[in-house]
Amino acid sequence: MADRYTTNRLNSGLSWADVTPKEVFLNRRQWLAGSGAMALAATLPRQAQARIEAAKSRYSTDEAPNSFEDITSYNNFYEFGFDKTDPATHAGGLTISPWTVEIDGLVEKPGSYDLADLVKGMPIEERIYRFRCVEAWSMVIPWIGFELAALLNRVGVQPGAKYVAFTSLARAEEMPGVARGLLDWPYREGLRLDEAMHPLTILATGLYGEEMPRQNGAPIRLVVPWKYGFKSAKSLVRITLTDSQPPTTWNMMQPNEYGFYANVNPEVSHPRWSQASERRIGGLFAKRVDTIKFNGYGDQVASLYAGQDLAKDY
Ligand SMILES: Nc1nc2c(c(=O)[nH]1)N[C@H]1C(S)=C(S)[C@@H](COP(=O)(O)O)O[C@H]1N2
Ligand SMILES: [Mo]
Repeated sequence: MADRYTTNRLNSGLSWADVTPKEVFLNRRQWLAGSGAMALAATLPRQAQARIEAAKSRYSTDEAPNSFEDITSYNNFYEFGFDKTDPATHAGGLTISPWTVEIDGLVEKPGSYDLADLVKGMPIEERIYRFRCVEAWSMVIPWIGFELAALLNRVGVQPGAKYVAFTSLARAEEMPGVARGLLDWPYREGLRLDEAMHPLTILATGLYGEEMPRQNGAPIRLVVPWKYGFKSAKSLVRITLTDSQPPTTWNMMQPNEYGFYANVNPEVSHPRWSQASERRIGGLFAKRVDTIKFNGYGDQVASLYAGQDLAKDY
């Protein structure tokens, strides 16, 4: 089954087989047929190669994923610059091994975890999610990862914890946007504990069955599919359980434009543009589509916000 396109190693020397039960593997062709993406594959040679994939998840959309090319060439990762092409151009030299993630705050087992130890035993699967940037463009991305809840349960959340704070790497020597001080680094994000524990919230370690490309937030990043893309912090180095709402990068910079919640919501316009529709990236499939509340994940997540006014808690 393996060929030269096959990724069989995780970032820290663990093979997929070490962390994923055999039965969750499927031949890529079966996966493509199953996800209705055969036609797309025929037009995109890179995706058509038989690579090993994790099984479909019931949380995945059956919408056709964007091409690997789209997903890895049109990025927001300001540590490497403001332009959409900056991350692909400048992230190639980022050192991602060794990599440690500090887990601290209100947890039972705080520590500095080597990535391999952190990922070991986590139930890795593929999650094909819609991804909606606050700038009103979107993609469909086949992530590989595991539920953040699995990790939080393993390290043990203390009773007083109410929020989870995420910190991205800020390494000036390898990140030109950090060196130039484009933002107040490090990039910080946060979730309420119930949002962090929701099964849709994942830590992604790859996409399209490959290790995470650097421009997409290697070696490990957050993905929260019902929120605007800026919540999904990349290249995480620290996860902190707190009892109060943590400061977050975009909210600190422009609080009237970017809220802490940042749930995708077509009814609440950004002060400078409408959020009613979005541009679905993709040469062959470029189109304008209506934005759906909670990015289409309302059935699963709307109950988290019962009693909250989402126009106020934007
Ligand atoms: N550390 C860090 N994380 C980040 C960003 C960033 O600039 N730095 N940009 C965010 C924004 S605005 C978006 S839309 C997504 C883009 O993810 P992608 O490039 O993998 O599509 O990453 C988010 N995570
Ligand atoms: Mo974004």
